[in-house]
Amino acid sequence: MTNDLNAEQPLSTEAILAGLNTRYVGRHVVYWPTTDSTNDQLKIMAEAGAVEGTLAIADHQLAGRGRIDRRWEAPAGSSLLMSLLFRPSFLDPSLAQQLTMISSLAAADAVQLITGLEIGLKWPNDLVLSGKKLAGVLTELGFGPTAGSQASSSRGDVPAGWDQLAWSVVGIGINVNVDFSDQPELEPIAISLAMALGHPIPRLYLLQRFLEAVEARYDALRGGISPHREWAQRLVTLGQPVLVTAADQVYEGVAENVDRFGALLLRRPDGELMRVLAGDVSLRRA
Ligand code: BT5
Repeated sequence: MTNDLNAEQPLSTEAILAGLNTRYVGRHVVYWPTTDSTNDQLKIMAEAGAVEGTLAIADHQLAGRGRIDRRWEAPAGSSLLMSLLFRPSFLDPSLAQQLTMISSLAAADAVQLITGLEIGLKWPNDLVLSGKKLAGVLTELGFGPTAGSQASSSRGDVPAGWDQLAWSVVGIGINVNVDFSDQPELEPIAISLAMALGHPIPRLYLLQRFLEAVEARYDALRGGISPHREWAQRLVTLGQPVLVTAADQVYEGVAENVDRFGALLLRRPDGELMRVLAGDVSLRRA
């Protein structure tokens, strides 16, 4: 596969809006040919009052981020690199992982619709295809005062009384037309749609169907429907023996379920059910 795949037409605001069937998700678009990180840019815009549903999208990121300061790598023009702004004041912050869930389910819906490929999910934030990572989600939160409470500017990152979600920026990177064969570090663990199918996929259509699916799922979330059961059902590790790395410890067990907070429920060898809120999971080899 050659890097001609990466030579797709750049995206544009006009092209994204033409044929987009949403009410508010992606109706306000900020597009850059190159930026540092769409999450970083959209967080600044969120603090400055950007509207819910704002889409920040780039053809190239110079400082694309994963969790815990890991990097997200994508050649220019090869991928979908974007962030969406939500203002989920209806959602308790402890349930914020549900925003990651609806976004990854929406991405899986859109990929399946456009390509017919069966997409799996991996706790806590990956889309997987043929055992490799197809996409990753990075959800970041901003807090504001609870209605009626006295805003205070006291200690720490979150002032006392600021316990309501003011915004959430959900970043997602989808490997659409990336060729990983010349990237030795990622080649063993990463896959793109073009690599799986043997031909490039138009990013624009995939993006529009993704935005439509996100809106439907966010509306349902606002209506009180938790996505966690559907999300858990699609986990490739469900019912499998796994190793979970959390806070520099490795835990062994069977990935039994996910609760509505997004915690992985791990059945330990001693029979105890352990809740893991953050970490990484891998299949345990026999
Ligand atoms: C994630 O982190 O998977 C979240 C990735 C979110 C990226 C989007 S792009 C738009 C928005 N703006 C940003 O700055 N970020 C978001 P994590 O689970 O920590 O996985 C990161 C790890 O995935 C890295 O340490 C690499 O091992 C691997 N990786 C890096 N680039 C990859 C790629 N293109 N495909 C698959 N794996 C990759």
